[in-house]
Amino acid sequence: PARYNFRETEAKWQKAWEERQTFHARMDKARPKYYVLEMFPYPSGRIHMGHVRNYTQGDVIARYKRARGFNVLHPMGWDAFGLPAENAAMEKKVHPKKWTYENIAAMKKQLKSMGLSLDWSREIATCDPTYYRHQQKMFLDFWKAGLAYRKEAWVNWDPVDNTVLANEQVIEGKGWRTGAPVERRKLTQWNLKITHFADELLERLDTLDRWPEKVRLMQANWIGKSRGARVFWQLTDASGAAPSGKDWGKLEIFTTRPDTLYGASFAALSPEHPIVAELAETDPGLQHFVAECRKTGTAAAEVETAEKIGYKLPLLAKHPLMPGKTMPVYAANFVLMEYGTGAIFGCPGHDERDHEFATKYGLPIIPVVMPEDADAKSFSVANEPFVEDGVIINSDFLDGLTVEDAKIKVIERLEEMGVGKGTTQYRLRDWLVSRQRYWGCPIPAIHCEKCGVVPVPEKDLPVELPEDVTFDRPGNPLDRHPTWKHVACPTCGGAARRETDTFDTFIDSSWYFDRFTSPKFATAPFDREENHYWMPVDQYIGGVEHAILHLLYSRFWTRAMRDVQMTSRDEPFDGLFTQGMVCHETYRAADGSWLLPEEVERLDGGKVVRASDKSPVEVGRSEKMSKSKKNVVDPDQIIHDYGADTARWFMLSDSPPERDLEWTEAGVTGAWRFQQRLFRIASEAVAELPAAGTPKPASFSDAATALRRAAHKTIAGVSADIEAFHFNKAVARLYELASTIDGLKSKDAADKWAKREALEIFVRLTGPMTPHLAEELWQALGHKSLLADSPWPLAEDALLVDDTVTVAVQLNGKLRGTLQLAKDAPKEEAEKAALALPELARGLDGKTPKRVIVVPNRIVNVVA
Ligand code: ANZ
Ligand code: ZN
Repeated sequence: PARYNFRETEAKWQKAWEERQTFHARMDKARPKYYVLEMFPYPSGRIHMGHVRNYTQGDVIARYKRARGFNVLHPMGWDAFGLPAENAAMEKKVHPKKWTYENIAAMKKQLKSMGLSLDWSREIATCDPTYYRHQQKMFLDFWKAGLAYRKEAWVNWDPVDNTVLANEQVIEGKGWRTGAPVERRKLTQWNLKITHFADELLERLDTLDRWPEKVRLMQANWIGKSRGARVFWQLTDASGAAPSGKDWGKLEIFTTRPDTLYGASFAALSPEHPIVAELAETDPGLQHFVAECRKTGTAAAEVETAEKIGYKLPLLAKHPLMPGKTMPVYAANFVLMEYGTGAIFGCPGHDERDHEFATKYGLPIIPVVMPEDADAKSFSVANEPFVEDGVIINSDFLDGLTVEDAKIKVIERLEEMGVGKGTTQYRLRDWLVSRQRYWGCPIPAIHCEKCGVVPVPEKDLPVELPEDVTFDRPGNPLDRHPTWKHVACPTCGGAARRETDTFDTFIDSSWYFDRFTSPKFATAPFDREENHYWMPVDQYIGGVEHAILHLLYSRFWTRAMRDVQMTSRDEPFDGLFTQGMVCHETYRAADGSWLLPEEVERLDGGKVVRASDKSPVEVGRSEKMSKSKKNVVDPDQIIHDYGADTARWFMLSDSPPERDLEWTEAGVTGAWRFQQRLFRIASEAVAELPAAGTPKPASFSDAATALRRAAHKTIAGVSADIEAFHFNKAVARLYELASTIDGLKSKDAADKWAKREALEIFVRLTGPMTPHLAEELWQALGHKSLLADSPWPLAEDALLVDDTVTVAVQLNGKLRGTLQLAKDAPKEEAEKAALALPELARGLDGKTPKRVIVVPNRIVNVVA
């Protein structure tokens, strides 16, 4: 039999789709739209299996929706700014722009070989001035609206890359790229006011019912809304009773656990707190302590893990609810200036950090909450804090209350006494967007000695990156460019200086989905009408690693655009799906070095050896494919050896798409064999099947009916599976149908008709998954139009009835014929159907039946 030549066939259909512009999307208000988007890639140079999985899933949805009659938008572009391009410039001496565009070209070629139903006419790259010009304009609008501002703040500083890092880019106290310990620096930086929408971003999560629950939860935790209180503590000098000279006033602390106030045993200030700064002026020891604290970054996780250290200040704090009770005051490294009020009270009995601190400095540890069933006399928190819910003890008027009730009551009391106030607090911080980097979107601002910070006038946009920059030294090439930053002040005309920081690249990806709706529109970020038609994204697909930042920033940007009247929309993504990772087992040679999957060989007994010298190899568990462990498989190689359809089919078949997928050679060859088998089944069948469009026969054999039933049930099943992202289940159904089709071997004309029908259904259902082979078989079945332009098959309801039974029809105990009835059909229905049977009518020969006996699901006996 003919072998399926996937290489020729895949190229042929890719060309056909491209020439006919099959996947070009055009606004058509008469048709319902469907916008499918996969998170666009960073042009690192090559696509990896994670991309293949992501885009295959998106492509199944896009092609399926298209077949179902939707006007589908399925675009692709490049998240093209970012650090790796600058690193390449430093290491390989190639310009970031050149490096980026060469990578884009290479990856585009790879993506095209996958046969994705993409509208390439909408391709965008975020490093293109025609893209970032609009971003600069939006930023100016946000600035005007008060949503962008400059603020001096303590930030993470990478002393090697000479740049600010986001908290997320600091890993265990070190810069994520350089590994250098980060420092704290006070810098004036641009921020976007995401906190302005904190409540709305949180509330609306509830309505995103086509988002994974876990992503919504992660966002809610990130926003971190909590009820708390600000409490004022009178400060005195260390002598307490007789303050010497200076009135220190009241210390304002922030707490989310005012219910534990009676367990307080110290107060602590951030090293950056103004009171600490004042005391440090005359205390070299404190100065030294503050400098030490600056050596760790500002990320919460890092502060959490660092050793807790404190410096005792010459002050006392008076407890607001316990007259006469005072406590020591420390400067402590785990208190952040950027959170709450930069000051806390420590309750070692019920907080991990405070417990560690109190143990270290010998401070009292008093239990004020205990488990409901504990004994107050023996309950102790000396060895570890009790951080769970419980009942209040040792707390005067709060005793016996639950934590929740105690919070309400104590806040009431604090407010009555004028020593505190209930507050709502968010963990969410404003988005710091300045980066001291070259390969990013320039921030359109100008600094003038006389006029301050002035926006770049709109007519001067875009502020383009200069190309003649050097990467021979660390630091920001824009800042040391000889001429670029020197400009005239737009307001007074005097000598001024451009902002040399560029935007965080997360801004670039916060609105690209809007740009796709009208990617060439010159006068605004998008054409309102197009945008209104296509947005929101109906199905967004990507990695769960973007569950917080990218998705939250995009939700913010959409709201900021709404507030400057660019759109009326709140949310950008109606449906979200987060796919699992692609994993592979790892291989280690005897010398400890990692080996690529292609460098090892599996012997007949299952033993794994190094291919080159047959030395033993240690096989490790399956892990996310990564360059460092070399457990990667190159998509190019797979597509070359087996074809895109095989790669796609395997990706879809192996596991539920939200779960991790284990890439195996056996899985791929299995998928490949199935493609070959299908081709054989179809080619053999086509020769003997009735022509396309042959009228439906009046009746079918049992075997034909069974096949028809299987085919139509597969339509219903696969459709539901695709809608629910159960691609692996859909694939399993298709495997089964293929066997059923192959199993019907008959010369009967009606049987052949049923076989053609089933084969056509099969081919149409595989269209979204293995589009090249499906297109090829569609043509072989005699169709002139493209499968990609053909509608989804419709299931006949009658063939979907699941449980039917064969019922014997007897006349006076003698078999006359059989009936197909729905299982457990009512007796009257069985009787009626039996009497209508021609064979019975013939047997009755005009006589009227005396009695009809129905044995449900088995027999109808007519007595005459
Ligand atoms: C007293 C207390 C008792 C606290 C207790 C916790 C447990 P979340 O919930 O994460 O928002 N805190 C307040 N401001 C801080 C700052 N600037 N730097 C470091 N820690 C700070 O955390 C709020 C809690 O973290 C607050 O509640 C405060 O400690 C501490 F059993 O107050 B708590
Ligand atoms: Zn000026």
